[in-house]
Amino acid sequence: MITTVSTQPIAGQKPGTSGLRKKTPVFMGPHYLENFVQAIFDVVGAKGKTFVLGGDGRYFNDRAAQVILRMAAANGAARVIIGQGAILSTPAASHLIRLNNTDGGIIMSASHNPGGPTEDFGVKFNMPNGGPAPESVTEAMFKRTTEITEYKIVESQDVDIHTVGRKALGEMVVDVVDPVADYATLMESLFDFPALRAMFAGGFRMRMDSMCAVTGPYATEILENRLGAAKGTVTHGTPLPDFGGMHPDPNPTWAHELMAEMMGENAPDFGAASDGDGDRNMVVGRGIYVSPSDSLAVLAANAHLAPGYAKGLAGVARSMPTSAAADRVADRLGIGKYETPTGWKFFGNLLDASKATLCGEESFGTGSDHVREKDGLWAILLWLNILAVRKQSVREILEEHWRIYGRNYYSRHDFEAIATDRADAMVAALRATLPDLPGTEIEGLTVQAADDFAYTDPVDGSTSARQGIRIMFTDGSRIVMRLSGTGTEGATLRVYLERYAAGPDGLDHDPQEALAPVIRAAHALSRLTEFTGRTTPDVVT
Ligand code: VG1
Ligand code: CO
Repeated sequence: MITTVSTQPIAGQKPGTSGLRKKTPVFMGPHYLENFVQAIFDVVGAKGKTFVLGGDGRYFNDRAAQVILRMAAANGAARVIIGQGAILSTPAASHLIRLNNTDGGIIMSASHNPGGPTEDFGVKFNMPNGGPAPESVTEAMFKRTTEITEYKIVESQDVDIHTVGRKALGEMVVDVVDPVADYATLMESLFDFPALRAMFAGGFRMRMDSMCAVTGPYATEILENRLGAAKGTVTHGTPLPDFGGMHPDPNPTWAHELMAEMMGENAPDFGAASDGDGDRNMVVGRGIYVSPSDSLAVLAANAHLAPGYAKGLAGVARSMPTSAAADRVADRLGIGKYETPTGWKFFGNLLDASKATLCGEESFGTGSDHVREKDGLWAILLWLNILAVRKQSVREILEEHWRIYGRNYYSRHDFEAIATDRADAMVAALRATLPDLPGTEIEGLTVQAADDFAYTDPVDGSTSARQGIRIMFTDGSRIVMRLSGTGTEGATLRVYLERYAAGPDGLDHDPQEALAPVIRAAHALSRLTEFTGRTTPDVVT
C-alpha cells in the first residue's frame, strides 16, 4: 500500500563535494532522509527504472536502505539491485550501475568521515554512467528539497536483504547480490593475477588496513583468497557501524598503525589503507610514504605494465589542488592532461569521452575508466602489478621517478572546525587581495599570478567558478586554499602547498622542510592566524 506523507522543506539539504553529508542524528530526524530521497526521485524520475543501492555499512546504513527501498517501490521503480546487507563499496556500486545498464544508484556513505550514532551519515546519487551526479543535477535536487510538500513510501515489513536472491517489495523486484563478486571479476580482467599470485608465493609481504570499513570483505577475497597473500594480510577487515572508533581516512595521521609498521623494523614490502567507502587509498613502501600526487604520477608512468592498460593511456586528469607531477608524465608520454575542480564528479565527462584514462586527487583518490568513481583497491592492485613486473621496491621506483621527472614536493594542511564566519571572512579578504598580488615578494618567492580557479568542462561546456584560490610563484611553487565541501562541523580550511625541484640534487628532503618558505608565505598572505586564531594544522598529509 502506497502512502503519501505530507512534509515541509528542511533547510540545508545542499549536496557538497560528494553528496549530502550531515551528522547521523540529523539524517535520522523526522522526514530528513525521506525528503532528500524524494527530491532525488523527483529529479531523476523513478517510474519503471532500475537502481543500484548500497552503502559503507556505517551506523543507520541498514535502516536507511529499507526506507529507500520502500520509497523506490512507492515511486514506481521496477527493480533495485542491492548489495547483501546493504553493503557496497562506492567503486563496486559504480561498477554494478554500469554492468547492469541501470538508471543510476544511491550510495549511502559519508566516506572518510567517522561513523556512529553521533558521527556522520551521507547519501549521494550516481548517474547511469556510474559517476556522481554533476552539479546541474545536485543543484536541481537541492532546489527540489526547498519546495517539497510530500513524499511517497509503501507500508511493508523490511525486505530480507541479508540473503542473496530475488525478493519482491510490492510490484518492485529487489535483487540482493554478493557485494564483492562482480567487482573482483572486474579486477581480474584488469590485472595480471597469475603474476601477483607468483609474487605473493615468492614471499612478498603486504599489510592492508581496511580501517574497519567497507573494503575488508573485498580485500580479503581478492588479496588473501584469490592472490594467496598470507592470512592476516588484511587488518581491521570487518566493517563495523562505527568503524571501531577509527577515523576511516587513509592518511598518515589516521592510519598511524599502518605507518608505524611500515616505518618500523621488519616492515612488509608494501602497505596500503582505504577509507570508509573504499574509494580512497594510501600507499606506503617499506620505510617510505608515497604522496597521493606522486602515486598518480607513478601509476600514469607505469600503467601500461598492467594488462588492462597495455595499450597506453588516452590522458591523465587531476584535480586542481593535486600536484603537477602527473602533468610531467603526460607531457613526456605525449598524452592529454586535464585540471579539474575538486571532486570526482568533474572527471566523469573526461572519462566518458575517452579523453582521460587515469584520474587522481591529492586527497588519496585514484581511479580509471573502469568505473566512474575513484577506487582504492584498484589503485593498490595497480601498484602491486607494477611491483610484480618491475621487481623493484617502492622506494626504488619512487626515487627513479624523481630522477627522471624531478620532484614536486607537496603537502596539504587542514585546519578543522573553524567558525564558519571566520573562515569565510579570511577567504573573502584573501580573494580581495588577488589582483594586487602579482609581483609581490614574500619569503624569497615572487608571485607570478593569483586567481580563483574557474573551470569550463571541455566536453559539455558547463562552468564552475570559485573552486579554490591559487597563488603561483615564478619558481613554480604554488599555494592553493579552499574550504572543504564534505565536512559537517564548522568550516575546514585546506591549504595545499607545492614546490618543484628539478634535481639531480635536492630530491631527498623532508617535504615540510622543503616547503617551509611556501608554508610561511601561505600564512602571511592569508593572515590565517589573525582571522582564525590557528597557528598549526590539525592534519598534515
Ligand atoms: C574531499 C577531498 C576531495 C574528494 C572528496 C570526496 O573534499 O578534498 O578531493 O573528492 O573529499 O572524497 P573536500 O570538499 O572536503 O575537500 V570521499 O572519499 O570523502 O567521497
Ligand atoms: Co571515500
